[in-house]
Amino acid sequence: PRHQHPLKQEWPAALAQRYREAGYWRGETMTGFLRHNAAQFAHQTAIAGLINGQWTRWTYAQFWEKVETAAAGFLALGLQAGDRVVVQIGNVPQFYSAVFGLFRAGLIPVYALPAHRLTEIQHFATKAEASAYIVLQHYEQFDYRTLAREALVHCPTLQHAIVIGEDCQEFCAFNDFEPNASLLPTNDADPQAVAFLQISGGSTGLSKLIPRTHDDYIYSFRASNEICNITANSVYMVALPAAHNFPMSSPGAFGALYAGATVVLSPTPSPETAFPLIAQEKVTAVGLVPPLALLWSQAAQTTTHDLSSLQVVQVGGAKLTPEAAKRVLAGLKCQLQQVFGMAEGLVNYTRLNDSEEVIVGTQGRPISPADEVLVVDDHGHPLDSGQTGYLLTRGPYTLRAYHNDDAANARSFTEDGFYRTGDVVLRTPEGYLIVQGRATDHINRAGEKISAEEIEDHLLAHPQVFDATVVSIPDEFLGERSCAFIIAKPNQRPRAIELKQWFKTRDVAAFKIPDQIVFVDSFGTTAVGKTSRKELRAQLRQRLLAQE
Ligand code: J2J
Repeated sequence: PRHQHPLKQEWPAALAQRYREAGYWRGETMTGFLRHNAAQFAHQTAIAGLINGQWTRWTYAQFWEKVETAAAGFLALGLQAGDRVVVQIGNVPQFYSAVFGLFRAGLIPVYALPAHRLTEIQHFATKAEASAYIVLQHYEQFDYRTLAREALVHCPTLQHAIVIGEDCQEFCAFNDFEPNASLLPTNDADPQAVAFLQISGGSTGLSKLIPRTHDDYIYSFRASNEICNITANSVYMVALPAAHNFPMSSPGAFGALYAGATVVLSPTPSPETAFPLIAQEKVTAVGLVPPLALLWSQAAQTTTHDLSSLQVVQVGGAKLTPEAAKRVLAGLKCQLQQVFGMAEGLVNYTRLNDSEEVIVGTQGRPISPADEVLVVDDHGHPLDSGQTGYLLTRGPYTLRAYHNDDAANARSFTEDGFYRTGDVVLRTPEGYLIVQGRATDHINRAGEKISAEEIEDHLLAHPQVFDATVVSIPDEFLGERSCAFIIAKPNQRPRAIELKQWFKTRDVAAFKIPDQIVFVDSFGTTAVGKTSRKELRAQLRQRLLAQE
């Protein structure tokens, strides 16, 4: 076999039948709906964004043509149906022609973020047994050809690196792909099959891979369209990284493409970039993380750009406090919608017609009547509404297993197939969730999830570090920042800046570099070994906060 670990995402037969009978799973596919829209909305704008510094618009018909060309190009390289392809493309239209091109060819995208570097790419490629890697030549001043070169050396399964750009050097040139209908499969994928691998926030150790099926993912964004009022007249802006689950599917660009709406790509999420585009393209909806939402609402006070087309600003990825929510509401003068979602599945929304109290004070309720939500105590016993506990969930678009990761699967699911989200929530009697905290030790840095353990491992690899503990610290701007407590080896005094620079040599995403480094002689009075890492992290966090 080409792959040791087959792609799988299966629900028990009785549940699957129920989801089909209820009309959640309709047997649609990613290519099926786009082909349909290419005919129905042929001359409407599907995607607008920057290509080589030029503002570019693709109609649905043009977009579909590019998808077919991309698909033929991938297959002409010798890639075969079911092969996995790591995709690392920033917010440009080709993100979607590449990804839908892969769908059309029967290939499986694995979504990396532009911030990822060799360490992460190698991990994704290895776990997924990827055959190819596709990058944008340059994005945010970084040359991805360098990364492609290293990846080909370090990832044994990779056979091809494909570059989108003008100067592809020794790599395959995406722009030279040629249409060839005879190479394309005649049938669409099995709707129950895995369409792609999304990446997890990585709460323990490295990111895990999440297999999402056509049926389950399409249901999540089709239903989201309804909740968020996305129609063919909508203009949805992708301001966060296009590969992230939120701007992809809640309802995101995929929801917008499903509805026949227009997707507008903002190259960066800053108000300076996004506001003129909102005015120019008459953007109606956008998804932001809390720190950005606050920045936007502030910038909106003095902007000369016309933001009046904006109907809904969605905020999610990290907790939006009621105070912050009120500021966003007052500053942006449009609807606010809280979104509490996860790449693993479950997505909650405040509804557009909810009272201000609910919109400001909760993180919404699940998309689907079939989303089963349990709030449990330390022993796994279900709690009544109004009590705070761990959130477990299963449903028609929540994963049942990670890809190729037995250890993670053993700890992430209950016997009944409920996914342990790691979030600590309170459920109101009306079924709305209020996020109170979390059980897992990660840092939610402005929506970017960073595993404390992963960062500790990088620090421990430093020759002068004896021990390291990484914790999250509340931060006014980021929501949370990362702080590394370091015990140096005897007679060693690494400087903070050296430890930060150390991460460059580790080839990891820059957002994982600790924001703060504190040198300590010991981790406290409680002997390490008797204390769990979790308690230790809590103690160190308290120590720092008490000093401030
Ligand atoms: C508090 N914590 C939140 C919120 C996510 C839509 C929106 C977000 C994501 C996402 C997503 C939160 N308040 N409003 O995939 O489709 C934290 C929780 C959650 C984790 C998931 C989507 N919204 N979170 O953020 O996979 O801890 O997905 O379990 O990146 O983010 O992170 P991620």
